[in-house]
Amino acid sequence: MTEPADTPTIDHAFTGDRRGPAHDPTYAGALSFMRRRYSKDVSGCDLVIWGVPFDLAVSNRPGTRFGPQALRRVSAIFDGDAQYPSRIDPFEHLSAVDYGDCLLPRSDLQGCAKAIEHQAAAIIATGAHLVTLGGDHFITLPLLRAHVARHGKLAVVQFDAHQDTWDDGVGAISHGTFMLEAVREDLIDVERSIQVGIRTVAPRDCGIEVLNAYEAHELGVAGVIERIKLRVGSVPAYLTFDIDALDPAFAPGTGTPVAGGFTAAEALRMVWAIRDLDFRGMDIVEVSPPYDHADATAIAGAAVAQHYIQALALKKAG
Ligand SMILES: [Mn+2]
Repeated sequence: MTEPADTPTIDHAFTGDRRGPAHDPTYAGALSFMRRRYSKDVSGCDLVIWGVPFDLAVSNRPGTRFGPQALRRVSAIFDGDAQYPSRIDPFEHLSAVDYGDCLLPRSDLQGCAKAIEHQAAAIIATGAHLVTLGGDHFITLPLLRAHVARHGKLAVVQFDAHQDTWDDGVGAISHGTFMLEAVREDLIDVERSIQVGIRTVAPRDCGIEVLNAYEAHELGVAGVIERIKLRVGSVPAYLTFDIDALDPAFAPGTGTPVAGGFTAAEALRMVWAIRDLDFRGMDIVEVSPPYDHADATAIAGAAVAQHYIQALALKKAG
């Protein structure tokens, strides 16, 4: 049976359009990221959101394979009406779908990397902007490979407690080495890249600017924003947001928490303030729901993506 034509429809994830608001009650209806319609057909899309439920590269606590599910669930409250802080419905301007999740050959780690890269490449080959819900931070390496193949070398803005430039040997599948691997593969414009919120010590910086957490707290949000903009300038860039950039008080649900990080408010203000940089893609990684409390971590992570999506909509709107 079908609903009568004048019955308001919920379950936007499979009934809705690629544009416009959804009207599902926050607590009900089929879940997708911000209630976008699921589709494997991305032709004509401005924005594709997908999940990479991968956590086989962690050095400590696993669980980020459940990240995409949690991020989708808590994003139900961002259902396509006017959003804060842009005050616009991003989906009035962006044709968007939720592509579902990346199919991963779990028993083959190198195969997982290839699957992420190839599926990402296929999506962005259509001209769509890709927002990825992780997954541990290793996934950024194959994501960068796909984005750089299309856009050329990219500046990276990385919010993180960790530099992820440890060395486990060339080709390592690790969430703590992916930035070193990306530098080795010449994917990154290191002179224009910056890591923000760092509060661990890695043996090398690879020429990337490091804005550690204590410096960042001294500078304040406005000072951090200025440093990021100054470093990146107008070159094409990629945003990778490790939720452990936040203090464990605001993001307990993560695999490698470190005390002394940003509040959710500080981080969101930073992401919002750098919205005019020339970002070509982004990911939100390391949300690990088994360690979360009251969805705090997932809510912060979903808000980071929601802010980024609003920025894309403002650019599209002109
Ligand atoms: Mn990290």
